[in-house]
Amino acid sequence: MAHGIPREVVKIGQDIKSMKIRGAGRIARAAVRALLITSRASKATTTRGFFNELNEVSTFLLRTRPTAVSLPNGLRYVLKRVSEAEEKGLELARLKSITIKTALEFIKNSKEAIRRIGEIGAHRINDGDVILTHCNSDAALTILTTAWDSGKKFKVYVTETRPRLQGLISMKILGKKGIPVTLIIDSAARYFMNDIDKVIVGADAVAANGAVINKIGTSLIALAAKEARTSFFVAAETYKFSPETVIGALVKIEERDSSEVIRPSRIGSLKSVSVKNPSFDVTPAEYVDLIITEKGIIPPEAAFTIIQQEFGPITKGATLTRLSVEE
Ligand code: RUB
Repeated sequence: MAHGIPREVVKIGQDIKSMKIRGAGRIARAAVRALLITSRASKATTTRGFFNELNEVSTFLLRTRPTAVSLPNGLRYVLKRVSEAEEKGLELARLKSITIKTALEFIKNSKEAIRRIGEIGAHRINDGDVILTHCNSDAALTILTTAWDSGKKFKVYVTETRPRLQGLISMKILGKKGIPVTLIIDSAARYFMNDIDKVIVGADAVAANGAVINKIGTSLIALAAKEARTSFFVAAETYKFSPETVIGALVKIEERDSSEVIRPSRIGSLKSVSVKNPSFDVTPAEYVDLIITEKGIIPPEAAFTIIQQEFGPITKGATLTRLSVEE
């Protein structure tokens, strides 16, 4: 283990940071897999040593990308259960196997959640619909592919999603299924909004007040949708809901390197020019018609209830058990 962190885990962290692994659900599953790998590779001979390893890996992963709440929630899912097992006095070997078992359980549940969201969301799609999606969300696209597989016929507008062009991934996934897709530039969203029946996007985080944090540009699309009376749906697994927002914490918006927006050579020596590259934005609850979760469809106002159901009563110390890093 380099610096106590297995090489495979270092690679996962690097891949999340560089966006080779991207999208909130995939990020969460990769982070949880990192805990599984850590447990399998563990050389710890004491419980304390084992928790130190898990904490070191968690701290490392929490520093990769700050916005996807699914990442800390995924880690928390595993660490909470291992901590509870330790409190019951279970021996080290059992703690290691519980880490592996709960990590596999999270990964399986997460994939099943996306499948369920696909099923539930597909019922909201009607024959002849024109749908717009932004960026690339597994949860949102699964709704579309499930509806298509069930025989519904509709068209999809996909925004290219500057600067990283994740819209092209969505275009390919839908195009390969034979779904009619029209690719548009992000700033054309309002131009086409009157033709669109439904917007469906994913989420990196859902706050207790129902605000949705998703790829930059989502809130502008929501604004245009509201103006045109177009429905705005969000597809989000319950592990994307942020317990910390209940106690007033804000979801951190990742600011990425300016070179994603423009090559520095194009700015050259112009000293008064700067570039900003926020990766996500916040869509207030009043712009969201409904959130499609694996537990069912909720209005955004019910986000707090989901958080209470999934994470229990929130007190600052309790939610961050064994997750000591605060960004
Ligand atoms: C991806 C993005 C996606 C959400 C949900 O941003 O904003 O809409 O993460 O995706 P990035 P999923 O490309 O910067 O990671 O439904 O796949 O979890």
